[in-house]
Amino acid sequence: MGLMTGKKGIIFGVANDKSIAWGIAQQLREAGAELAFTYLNEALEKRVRPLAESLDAKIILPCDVQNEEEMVAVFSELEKQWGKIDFVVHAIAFANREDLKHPFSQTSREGFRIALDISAYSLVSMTRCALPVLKPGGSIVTLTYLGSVRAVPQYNVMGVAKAALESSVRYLAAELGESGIRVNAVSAGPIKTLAASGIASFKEKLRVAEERAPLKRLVTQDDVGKATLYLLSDLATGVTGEIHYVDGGFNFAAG
Ligand code: 0WD
Repeated sequence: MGLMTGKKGIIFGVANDKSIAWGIAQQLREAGAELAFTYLNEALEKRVRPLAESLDAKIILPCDVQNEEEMVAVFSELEKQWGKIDFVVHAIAFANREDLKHPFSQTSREGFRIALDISAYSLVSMTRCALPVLKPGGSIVTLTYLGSVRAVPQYNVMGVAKAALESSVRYLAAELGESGIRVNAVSAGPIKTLAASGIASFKEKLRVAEERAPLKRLVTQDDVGKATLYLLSDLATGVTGEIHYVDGGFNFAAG
């Protein structure tokens, strides 16, 4: 019996086999969970579908989180095929590349709106759509980064979006505690993924993290996957509203 045997849930945010969501999916499947996946668009479907099928997923659906109808359709399909579900993984973020290249004060109004909408509001709307199908004891996990609480060079509008995301985690956790639903975030150290390639000087972030983190190495998709597995499992039944750092200790180390 695995830690997640008998549990079913959905993962938003696999773009390819480098995605953090993919590391999470592998850990969950290994622990016995039954998984459903979404993909952003047709181009990504070609990558996501074979990955999802390799973990025996039968439910693989389109979902752009900016499109409320698609999100509603995802959860009604889950209910139709599965009844109730146990967990949701939100591993989605987006900001326009130009807004990440310019100084923060030059962020456009539209760029600010898009970053906050896709990277933070989507957790709120996803939770709202998931609620009717989430079992009591259900668990939601999102992914965040240290740029929410520190002015990390070049992270700019994404840092503001992550601050809104982390605050949303606390408000959702406070609201849903009585229903027995837990909401947490994993704050991951830098990992080379498609989304990370949009951050200027990302290589420098990797170098600094490796040098200064107490563990003296970069974290991997597997490290993040294991921490997410814990938060989604019954090992974490007393944990909610938490920002759980998986960054080798970088967040507290001086230097
Ligand atoms: O260093 C890193 N890579 C870190 C990432 C450190 C700490 C946190 N994170 C976070 C990210 O901010 C994000 O919230 O982890 C989460 C997953 O990001 P990732 O694994 O680094 O990146 P990636 O593999 O690109 O997955 C993010 C995906 C998108 O990828 P692309 O590259 O196509 O933008 O989010 C999805 C998409 O698949 N996505 C959307 N999904 C639905 N609707 C949307 C959207 N509108 N926009 C992006």
